[in-house]
Amino acid sequence: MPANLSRLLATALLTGVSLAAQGADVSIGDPYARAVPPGQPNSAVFMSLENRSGQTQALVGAESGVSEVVELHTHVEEDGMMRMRRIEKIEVPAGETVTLKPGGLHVMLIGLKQTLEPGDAVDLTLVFEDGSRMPVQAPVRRIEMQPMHH
Ligand SMILES: [Cu+2]
Repeated sequence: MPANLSRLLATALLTGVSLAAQGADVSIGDPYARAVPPGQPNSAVFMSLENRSGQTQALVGAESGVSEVVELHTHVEEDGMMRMRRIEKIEVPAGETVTLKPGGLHVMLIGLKQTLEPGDAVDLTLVFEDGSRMPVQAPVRRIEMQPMHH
């Protein structure tokens, strides 16, 4: 390989590394997934997102092999009922922590391809607005929840 080409390649790799490092500006705390009984098609993943950078960061999506679809959701009250709504992104202001938790913001797993029981773990890749991606492993826990309405 010509020297200038390999230098170009090295630059590209380094750029990729610095992009990924930006994602490290957000640190993930206590990720966990909700255990669901067999036959239940959906579940959710929760965690805290701490923004250690000087600018707003935003989670814009997540990917996982455990379900057909992965979406970002929140809960809104509508006619006295809590309903889930899909949202485009979860913003985390500079220096602040946003917590995804039951009854609030969550990463929704729709169309589970497997059962999720305590002792299992959900592998998830978080995608941020700046293009960075962060792998997260969320242990499955049993969580008492109110019935959800979409
Ligand atoms: Cu949801």
